[in-house]
Amino acid sequence: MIPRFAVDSDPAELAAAYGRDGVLVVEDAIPSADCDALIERAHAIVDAWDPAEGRSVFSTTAPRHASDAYFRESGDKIRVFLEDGAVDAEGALTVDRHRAVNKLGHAMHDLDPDFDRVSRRPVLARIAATLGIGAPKLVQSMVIWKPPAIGGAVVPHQDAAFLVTDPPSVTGFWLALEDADEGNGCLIAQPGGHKGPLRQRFLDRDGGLSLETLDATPYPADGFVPLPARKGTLVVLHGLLPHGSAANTSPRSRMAYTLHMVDGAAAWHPGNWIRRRPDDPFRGF
Ligand SMILES: O=C(O)CCC(=O)C(=O)O
Repeated sequence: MIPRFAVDSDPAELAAAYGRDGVLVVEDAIPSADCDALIERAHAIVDAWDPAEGRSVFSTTAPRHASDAYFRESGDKIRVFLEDGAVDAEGALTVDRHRAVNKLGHAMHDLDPDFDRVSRRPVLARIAATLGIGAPKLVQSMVIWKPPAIGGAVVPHQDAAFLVTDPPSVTGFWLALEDADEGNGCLIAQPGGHKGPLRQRFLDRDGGLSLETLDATPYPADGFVPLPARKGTLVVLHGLLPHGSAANTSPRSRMAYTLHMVDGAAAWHPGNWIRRRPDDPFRGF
């Protein structure tokens, strides 16, 4: 059972649990009003989205996005990615757009004032410092939509495979914008799994993004536990921690906001898929 903490829990206990499990659950980390504000902004972004400007399906079970410019050029933008089950063979939406979204990404924290404000809440900076994340740079943010009935599964993965630094240093701050449980596809993770090897790296090689296998050690099939989280809960995920989520087959949505940071002292791999212009560098909290 993964323990649950509060923002005012003893910092030494937070750090010890995170070091042991590679995951930390902090309840009521952000106010409910923040969750509501981000959900409202996310819907407004989807309302304003013009599918003619670009569209892309994002799926971790049938990945095609790596070869798609709309995805590859989204590291410093806010773009809309669709669920596999929400488009027909021609790419047209088969359901209402608000039920078709897989995620928004990937620079919400820098480009949208509401996401910027919540991402840079002092409580999040304080927890990062407690966990020993040195000079954090916020490099990626996403709204994971998980719409009712068609929200796809996220296959088990390590975030350090997708945001590559030397040494590996990425940490994920995942915030429940709505209640998440086993019925609507909450996170699953392998406690202690961050002590295992980095399995893969997703990098630009010869002009194309691809996943390279570094270590073929499989994830233990029975090693994953569900991480239900009430609205406002923060789940901190170590970059080497295997985690994912099941599909949402319920009639309830399960929106989450996830923010990834790297340690400013670690070297950012030039082949990372996320690119920033020199006049738009990564910033901290
Ligand atoms: O929200 C989810 O279902 C998965 C999120 C995730 O894998 C991440 O934030 O790294």
